[in-house]
Amino acid sequence: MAALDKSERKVILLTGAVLSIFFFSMLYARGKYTDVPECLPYDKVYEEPKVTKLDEKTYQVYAVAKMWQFEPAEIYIPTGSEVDFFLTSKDVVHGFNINDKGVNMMAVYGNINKTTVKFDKPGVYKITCHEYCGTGHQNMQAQVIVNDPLAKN
Ligand SMILES: [Cu+2]
Repeated sequence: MAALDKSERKVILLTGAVLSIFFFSMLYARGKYTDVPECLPYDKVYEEPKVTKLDEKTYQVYAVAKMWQFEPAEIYIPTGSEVDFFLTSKDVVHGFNINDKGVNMMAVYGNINKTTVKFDKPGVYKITCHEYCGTGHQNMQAQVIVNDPLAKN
């Protein structure tokens, strides 16, 4: 086998360098953005909207999207709570976006998507549908109210 040409060697080294940059950036992103939504096996129980308190700082929300609203429309939790959202749709595909929390999920009929969000700061976090779903789309909103003095829980 003939020896490598100088330019060939350069190209091979450059390719290796680019590949390792790619590889390490994947590792970095994996450590930094681990909260990727999961897909769960479908079960009818998730079609019943509810908020369940597991303990003082842990909640489960079964969120149901349908034309054109989210249920539950208001979720009251104390500051510092960790909330598991289980999301499904009763009809078409809807979006589920929580402002300031980087949550971006799809509500799909026959599917359950799950993500976990921690609410460290008090405030009102709007949930909006960001997937066009029909004439009432712009009205599809809900909110997470963190540490409201009138909280009922
Ligand atoms: Cu919509």
